[in-house]
Amino acid sequence: EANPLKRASRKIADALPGDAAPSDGIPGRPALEEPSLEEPVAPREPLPPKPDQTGPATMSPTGRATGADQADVAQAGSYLTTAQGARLHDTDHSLKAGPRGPVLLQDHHLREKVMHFDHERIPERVVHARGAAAHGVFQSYGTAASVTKAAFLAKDVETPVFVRFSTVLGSRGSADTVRDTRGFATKFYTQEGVFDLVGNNIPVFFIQDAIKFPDVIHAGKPHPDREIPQAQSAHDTFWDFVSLHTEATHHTLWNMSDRGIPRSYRMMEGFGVHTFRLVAADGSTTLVKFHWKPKLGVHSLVWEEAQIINGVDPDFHRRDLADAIEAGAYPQWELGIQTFPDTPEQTFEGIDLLDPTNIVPEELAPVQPIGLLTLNRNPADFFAETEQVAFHVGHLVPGIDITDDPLLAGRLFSYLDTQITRLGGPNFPQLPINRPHAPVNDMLRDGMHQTAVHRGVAPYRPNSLDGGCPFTAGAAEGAYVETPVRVPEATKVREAPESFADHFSQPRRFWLSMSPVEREHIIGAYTFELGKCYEQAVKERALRTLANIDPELCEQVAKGLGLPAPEPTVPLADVEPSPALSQIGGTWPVDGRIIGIVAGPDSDLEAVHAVRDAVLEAGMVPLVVGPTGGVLGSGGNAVMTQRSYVTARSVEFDAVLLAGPPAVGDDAYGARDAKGVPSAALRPAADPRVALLLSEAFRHGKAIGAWAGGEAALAAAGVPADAPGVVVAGSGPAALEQLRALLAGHRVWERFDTRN
Ligand code: HDE
Repeated sequence: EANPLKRASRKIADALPGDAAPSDGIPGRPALEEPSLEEPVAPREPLPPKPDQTGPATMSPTGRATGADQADVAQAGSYLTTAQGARLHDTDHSLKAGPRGPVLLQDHHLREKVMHFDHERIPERVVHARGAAAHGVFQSYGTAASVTKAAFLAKDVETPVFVRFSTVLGSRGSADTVRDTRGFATKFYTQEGVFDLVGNNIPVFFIQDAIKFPDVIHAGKPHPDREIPQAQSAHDTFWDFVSLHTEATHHTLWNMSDRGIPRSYRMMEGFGVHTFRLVAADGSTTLVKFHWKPKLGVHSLVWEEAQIINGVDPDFHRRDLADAIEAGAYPQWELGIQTFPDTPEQTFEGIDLLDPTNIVPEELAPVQPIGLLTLNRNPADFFAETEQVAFHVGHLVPGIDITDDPLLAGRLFSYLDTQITRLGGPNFPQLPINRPHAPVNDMLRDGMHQTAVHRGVAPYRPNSLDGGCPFTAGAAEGAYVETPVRVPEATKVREAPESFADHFSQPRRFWLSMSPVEREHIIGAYTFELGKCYEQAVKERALRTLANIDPELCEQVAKGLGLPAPEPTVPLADVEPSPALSQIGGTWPVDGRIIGIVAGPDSDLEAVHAVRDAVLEAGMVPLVVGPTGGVLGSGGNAVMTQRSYVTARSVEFDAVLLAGPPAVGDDAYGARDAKGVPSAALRPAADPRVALLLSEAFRHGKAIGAWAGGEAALAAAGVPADAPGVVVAGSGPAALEQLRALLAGHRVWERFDTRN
């Protein structure tokens, strides 16, 4: 097919259980033969090495490649060996003195296998433990070339990247759709060395100084006694901390908004949070904030949906990312910058640029696009890549420098330090996923897990024995030279600047920028989270911070908690809303959105086929839900079901379409009742699982469609056929067309109960 998106959505649909086509999305790997029911008995051709494990080798000071041939690193051969390369003839039985006798200590294979297994786990990240990642490419537009000399931002440069998305609080095995901040970390393998942009999907942070990081994380992580709850902030210690430490108010408000529960990693913004300093070729400097803008728009789940997904499919976000990439529906983001003059005050329109609890509204400083990120390849080995990747805000390239944001300063220490525990020593840059694509000529030697075989005898400078190599370079040869920024004469203090003391005007701006339905969601989120706290004092104190954001917010949450609403303790800030902060009101591409087509035993299967094709044609993904797995119907019109009433839940679909029965006069599929109404019209309705699916989809503001005869199921589920976003049309394709228009707005917002 010519249109890659159509091909993509077809591939997603084809790769789903129930369909015959095998999936072989890993580039460089031949398609596997279809698995047979019998265990294979003969070795097959070896798999070629996984592309990710053939990164550029570490170079020695004298410039020669070192270490084993990278092509041999991946385990791809036909015959099982020990770690020493000896072929094995049995891996299922320990070596014993007779079949019923004692196991012998001399069984090296047993000891090696179990020893290695014992050490398979490494410490998970202390924060951002649960993540999913993908490879891709960054294509620069050249629009930043006037403000930075970074070579990868010059016009039309393509740079390989690896991006890892994550939640912050949960453990590696926790669920994806918890209410939390999301990490958005990008490794650019540039020709001038690695640049890491280690950002989040929320543009502000809980704290203004890195020294508070252990405090906020200890408060957010599970309670130390029982280690509950996992992966969420709905508990006393979190609210105790953020209500006392009011600089956390802005970030907490973003978490309580729809931003805390993204629909997909592909539909989140990313932010560098801190202000960075760009350096141009002529030495001039500009302060900037980095933004990632998703091509699919910024969309969220609703809270009940997120909670159900946590049980039904805890891997919802990582599955969504991998499926989309495997199908060729490559997610894309534009990188943009807001630019500010590099003045000694480092403020813009009165906003302190060194305070990471501040944003600068896009209306005051527009985001200027500077390049396009496309994620186009899934990792071949989760552990080797997603788990072992090590990001660091200090991995910078010439043309990108830091500011004196005190939060950033602490991060510059932390990201190196943490890898020593997590990756077991100082040689983590040699792991394939971390290897720079620029030649490495360092003088770092030895240490745990050293895999380079360095040549040369003089890892020191100055030397004559290695011909003086490696030499240092000047800016003209591409060296990283720190910007000679003037440091103001000062006295050493443990203090924050006065401007850091305003904790409420920016949260108020965020609140005022929300649409009524987004405000309703925020009220619901605070009411849920504080309602989970046990300590009365914590709830009351949290309400006090809300009073300083907005009295209506405070009153509504107080009402939900059954508590009185306190008065504000500071004057309410007089701020202008920033419309760019609201997620509602635009229309967005519907590419890759999932349409559940619910069919009964007597549905019009010809029409189901037609709708399925139309969904694919529109670049979306059809999932047919039938009473059982396997095939629905028989003969030429038989339809494969991808989900059954048992495995389907509404949360998987962006919109639901009910398949009606064949038109009157067509007796091909089933009986009619006494009045001549085809029984299929009633069949799905009678099934409580279908009724649940429909009522949930309705409650979550999803578009619902039915074609002739499907109304009965709607009625049984209590879904009014004339409600906003409910479409009943004469034919499947006609209903689909209307669903598509509704989906462009993401949800049927009118359906949510708003008081305003
Ligand atoms: Fe991190 N953070 N962080 N952080 N952070 C880590 O580094 C830290 C902060 C962010 O997918 C750790 O390798 C301190 C802000 C992401 O591998 C650790 C402070 C922002 C990731 C660490 C911050 C982030 C991390 C844990 C306060 C948004 C995951 C494992 C000064 C701009 C990267 C690791 C990945 C990971 C420390 C604050 C984003 C412990 C001390 C602000 C996306 O080093």
